[in-house]
Amino acid sequence: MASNPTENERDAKRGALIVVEGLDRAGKSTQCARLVQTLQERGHTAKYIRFPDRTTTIGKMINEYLAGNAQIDDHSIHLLFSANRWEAAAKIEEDIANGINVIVDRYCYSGAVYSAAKDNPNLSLRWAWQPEIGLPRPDIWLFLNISPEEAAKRGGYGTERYENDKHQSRVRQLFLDLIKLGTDDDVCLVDAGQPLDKVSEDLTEHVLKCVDNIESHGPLRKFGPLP
Ligand code: Z5A
Ligand code: MG
Repeated sequence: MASNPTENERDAKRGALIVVEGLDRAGKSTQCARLVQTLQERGHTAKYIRFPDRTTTIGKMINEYLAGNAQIDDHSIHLLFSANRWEAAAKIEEDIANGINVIVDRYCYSGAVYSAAKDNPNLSLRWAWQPEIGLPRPDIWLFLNISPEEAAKRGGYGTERYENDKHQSRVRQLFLDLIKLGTDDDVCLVDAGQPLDKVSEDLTEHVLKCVDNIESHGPLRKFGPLP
């Protein structure tokens, strides 16, 4: 007779790798914090990480670049963003193996599209994807879909690089291109223009389904080339 899993059986499950993506001010950080809290309230272990991680040596270089204090070649900064993920990869894998659900605020998808959106004909989406190959692949990625106009209503642009209408519109198109290319079949588009609580409700539904069925995903996968 089937029975509910015991506490130990539940703990033996691996964690899920959950990525939240979207344009600036789509609400990623707000929703990631809510997701961690919701998972914890339901008895799951959950941890929040974000990219860029500005605390590492590489992250500090990225921060200087984003703040406009350092000029770095487009390809070089792209590789630094990717290196910033690679330096976290082993820890992500360890946490997932230990049953921790890892919620990631921006990941490889931002990495590829923000670079490919630049006015640089030598930096295509395909080129930009290459250094991401081999990184842990999420079990689910949630794209907070919002128009740049709607996002702009949430406050003016800051002073960091990429915070302008032209770049944001290209970024959105490239996100949608990436989704269409089918990097994986675990993407969920969520309407991020809805009220905060409704966005949380939609995200929670997708995430709980993933976490509760994580055994059916098999071992944590790695990114391959773009199809
Ligand atoms: N970048 C890159 O180039 N390459 C890479 O590999 C990576 C990143 C990883 C910094 O990112 C830059 O790095 C970014 C991409 C590039 N460049 N740009 N532009 P970041 O993640 O550090 O950026 P951030 O400072 O965290 O901001 P954000 O991501 O743009 O915002 P958000 O996290 O999506 O939004 P939020 O902080 O949760 O919410 C923003 C405001 O909207 C806040 O007042 C909320 O209360 C409000 N909000 C949120 N949701 C709603 C709803 N539903 N209704 C109304 N108001 C809302
Ligand atoms: Mg944020």
